[in-house]
Parts: sequence; structure tokens; C-alpha cells
Amino acid sequence: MFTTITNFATEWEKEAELTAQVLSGLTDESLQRRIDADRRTLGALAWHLVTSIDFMTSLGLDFKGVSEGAKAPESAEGIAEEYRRINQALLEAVTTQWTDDTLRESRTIGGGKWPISAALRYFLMHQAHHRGQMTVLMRQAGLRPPEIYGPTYDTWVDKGKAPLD
Ligand code: NI
Repeated sequence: MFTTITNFATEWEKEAELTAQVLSGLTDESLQRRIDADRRTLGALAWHLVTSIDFMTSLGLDFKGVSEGAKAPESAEGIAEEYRRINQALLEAVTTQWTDDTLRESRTIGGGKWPISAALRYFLMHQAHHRGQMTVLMRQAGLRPPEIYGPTYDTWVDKGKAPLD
């Protein structure tokens, strides 16, 4: 549970930087990679992480994101740039439009009642969930995923150690 805006903003900034590193590690060619023909491509997942920030407007924040159906930029760099831009807009909105008291309020979304502090936790975990999918697809595409919560296979090899994962 987030009790202060600073708690959330600090954690979100760290998590968003991890997401930005994943997005920055993509190549244009890799955007087409998918695990099966009827599954989302790496590019679609990347763009979903950009558009899903718009969820925060349903909690009452006012900032300029992009809607779920918006057309994705053609390039991996374009997607990463949009992520960084919208993330900055979100952070500014959170820190200027909400107070700590807002975190004790609830909002009704799609017929369900969401305590804001719980919705923020969901929002963070949702990004982590899709980042995990993306790092697998990155590996399949021959790319090197960044470290997220610990060393990657490549990090261990670089250090001359036997890889653990
Ligand atoms: Ni999702």
C-alpha cells in the first residue's frame, strides 16, 4: 500500500527506468518476434506498455498519454521515446495533481471499486508482468536483455562465472 505520493513516485521512477531499458534494447527487426502466430508480437507488447499508462487517467489524473488503440510508431526507438515522454507526463501529473490524501480514496473503474493505492500497485506489477514476457522474446530475437532485478545469463558470463539462469 502506498501511503505517500513520494513512495509511489520513487518506486515508479525506478520501475519505469527498467521498462525504458527494455524498450531501448529492442531493434526494429525484433518488433515482429512472437512466440506463436496468434500471440502478441514483441512490438505489440512494447506498445502496450506505452498505451497502458493511460490507465492512470481512469484514476482521475489529467495528462496526455496515448489510448490503447493508437497506432504504434514504426521504429523501436519511436516506441521508447513515447514511453519516456508519457512517463514524464504521468510523473508530473501524479506529483502536482494528487496529495497523500488522494491515496486513501477509491475510484470506480469498469463497475469495480479500486482503492487508489491498490490500483497503483497493480499498475506497477502490470508493467513487470509484460517486461518479463518481453525479455524472453528479446532472447529469442537474439538480443541481450538488460538486468532487471538481478544478473542475466550474459552478466554471469561477462564476469567469468558459471551462469545461474
Ligand atoms: Ni496488459
